[in-house]
Amino acid sequence: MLKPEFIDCTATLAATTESTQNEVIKELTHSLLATRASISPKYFYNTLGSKLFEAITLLDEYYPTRTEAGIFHANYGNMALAIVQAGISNACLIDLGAGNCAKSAALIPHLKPRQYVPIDISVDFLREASGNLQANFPELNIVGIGMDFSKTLQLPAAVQNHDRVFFYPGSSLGNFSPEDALHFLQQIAHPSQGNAGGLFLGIDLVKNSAVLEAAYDDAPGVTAAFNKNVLLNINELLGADFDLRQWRHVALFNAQKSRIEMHLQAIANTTVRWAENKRSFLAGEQIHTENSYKYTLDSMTALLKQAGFSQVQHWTDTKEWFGVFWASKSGS
Ligand code: AVI
Repeated sequence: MLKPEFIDCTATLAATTESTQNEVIKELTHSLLATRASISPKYFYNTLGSKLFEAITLLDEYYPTRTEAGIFHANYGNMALAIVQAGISNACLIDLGAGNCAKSAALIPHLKPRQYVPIDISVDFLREASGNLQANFPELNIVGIGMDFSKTLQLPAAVQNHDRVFFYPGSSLGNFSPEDALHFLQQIAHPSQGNAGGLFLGIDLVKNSAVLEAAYDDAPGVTAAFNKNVLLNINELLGADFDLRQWRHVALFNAQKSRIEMHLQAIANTTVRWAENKRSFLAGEQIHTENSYKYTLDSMTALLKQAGFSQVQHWTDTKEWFGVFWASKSGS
């Protein structure tokens, strides 16, 4: 059995922990003191937040995870064929935000990649997951990478530089603004990622706003807890004194911008203090915590082409609630 290689690109970050902490404090202070207060969604994912997100994916109301899984299940053969048609024979499967590698574990027997590169910012979690995966695929060359790929997609030399097949499921691209999404896709389509290659992308689609809003405001209140937990994380990071009982969860579909917006709304007038700062909120005032953009099959096809992919195809479910795209740089 081969041993997975592991490259930790977050190690340099750890060496600068103090300056990183200062950056975080500066960024959060700035966004909380802005006229329209906001908190970046990256602060959702502390330990409790990651567990709450896992719980969200199991909710009846949160259809994206199971709908995407159904599309994959029905189309593994078509996905393998798409790769062959793009002229890719020795694929290097690059799993962006691999987590526990479960989605790829199901894909690997069909795509038969030569190399598998799971990337995630949670280094310890990924290290364990790649070890487990190696046990299931003893002959597969696995190179795990600990990295925040939202900042840069420059991959270490150990990653094969041809036939790169990126895998970005879960509609995570929807949490980027359309401009940032384009920039991110351009990096994947860029010739520096190799001449041939492509991307499998899972993205949530525009639909009836009641269905969308229920997915982000479920009856058991799991998404509300996920949203409010960001305040606990901020209390820890800034030494702030947010009182969670003063805030309520709001999720609505902004049709004009084609996005679900999540906010935290002050129930009564309240003042929050941290370090030498304070911010007063009037009853009803909101902190914007997340955008989740929804695309149409046409708008995502256009975005992928604009990013530099020459061939784009997709698979969807019978209700057309979710899309899985294959975008390639060459081939038929
Ligand atoms: C991670 N991301 C794709 C989720 C979404 O649907 O935008 C995050 C989420 N926020 C609330 N529920 C799920």
